[in-house]
Amino acid sequence: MDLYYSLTSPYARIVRASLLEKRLADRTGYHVVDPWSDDAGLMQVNPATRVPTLVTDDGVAITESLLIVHFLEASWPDPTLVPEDRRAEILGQAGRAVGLIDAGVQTLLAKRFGPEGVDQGVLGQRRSRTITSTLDRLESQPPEAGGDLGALAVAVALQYLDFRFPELAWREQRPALSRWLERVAVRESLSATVPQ
Ligand SMILES: N[C@@H](CCC(=O)N[C@@H](CS)C(=O)NCC(=O)O)C(=O)O
Repeated sequence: MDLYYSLTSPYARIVRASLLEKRLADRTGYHVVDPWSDDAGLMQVNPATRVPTLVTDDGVAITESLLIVHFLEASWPDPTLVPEDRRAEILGQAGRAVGLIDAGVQTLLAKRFGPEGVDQGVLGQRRSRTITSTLDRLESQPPEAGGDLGALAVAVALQYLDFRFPELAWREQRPALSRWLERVAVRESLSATVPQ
């Protein structure tokens, strides 16, 4: 199979970390692309020109990070990223993490492409509130330190905030989450995929 990704996309990073945790990295061809420059190879496999896009061995293109992880889990169940006894909790964490990533990415896009001041409007304020309230929720209920999908996605979301919004200084009010991230960030799947 082949993965189209960018070095900075947090969505693609969830898939890259999952491939590493599931020991599938060696059977994957990696294609670094810039989705914003209308890369011809990416456009051919994904009409939305977005990363991540996974092309299966049968030539089927799958998009959407969590759907790609679903495909990996269903095709190669071991080692699992979603142990059955913690399924709901892990999927809940992964969903919250993607909500955090969405809010960060939309904030960045509004700054980059929106009219000046758009991030101060109603949508901008809702995105900002999402970031704060999700961080607070994670501070009170951090994921277990492990290589499951929830923990990976939360770590990716937090490090995306560090990468794009260092001025947010989220750690100052959230010592438990900060300590949790320190513990989990040493996993190879995360240290090998840090955004650059
Ligand atoms: N919901 C999608 C989001 C994917 C996404 O927005 N990727 C960004 C990169 S971070 C992208 O390719 N953007 C290019 C575009 O929207 O044209 C997922 O979970 O994979």
